[in-house]
Amino acid sequence: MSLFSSSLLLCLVTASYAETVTEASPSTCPVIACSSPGLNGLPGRDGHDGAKGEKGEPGQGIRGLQGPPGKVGPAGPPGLPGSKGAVGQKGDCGEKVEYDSSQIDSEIEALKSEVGRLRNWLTFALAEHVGKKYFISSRKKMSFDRAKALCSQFQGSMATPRNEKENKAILNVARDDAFLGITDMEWEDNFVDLTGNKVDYTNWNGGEPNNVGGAEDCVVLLSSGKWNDIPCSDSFLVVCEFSG
Ligand code: FUC
Ligand code: CA
Repeated sequence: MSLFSSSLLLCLVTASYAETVTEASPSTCPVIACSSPGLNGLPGRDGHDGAKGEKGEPGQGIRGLQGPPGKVGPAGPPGLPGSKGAVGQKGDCGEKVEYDSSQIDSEIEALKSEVGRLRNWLTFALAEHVGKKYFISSRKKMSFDRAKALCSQFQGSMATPRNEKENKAILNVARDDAFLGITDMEWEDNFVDLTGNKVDYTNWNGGEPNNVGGAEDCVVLLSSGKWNDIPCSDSFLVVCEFSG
């Protein structure tokens, strides 16, 4: 191959390479005089970072010191009951107590008589009784609910006359308007005692019960001995009854 034809071949190769690399820049090779190949260009810019590699093996350096203990955690649930302990030793013999039944009987009699005398004093000073039913007043005025609670507190109940004699006994104790243990809270005009039983004996004042304002569900014994229905929230004397 002659020098001309080898230069032409180099020129053609260079031109086709230039067209492949940079399509925008036209090949100039055919026009420019072909000469010896140019110097290598500068290295291209760094490419993008590659994909993240796999985690490496643990290092071989010396392990750090152990840290201080952490905070105490919350208390756990209670454990199961422990097993039953061994049976204890037999205790010492107790002291023998001699019961003299006749002595106990006489002590009981003495106590009964003492209780009887106290009841008489109490009745003489404060109470009235009809048969085995005793009526006594705290001399305080309060609402029906509080009066009921007060009588219960002393194992009694609110005074509830079953006849004229009992009505008079309550009047003698009260000497002023006093609540009776009778209401028509459940059904209007159906007056019952505190156990819910309809009362047979009544002693209403003329024109009573009249349920003034639609709010009179409790009953007071007036100083005349007659009855009037009144609001349970009003305050009147408390009279309790006790069975002797
Ligand atoms: C009568 C009674 C009422 C109330 C009023 C002042 O009307 O029936 O309950 O006591 O008097
Ligand atoms: Ca009334």
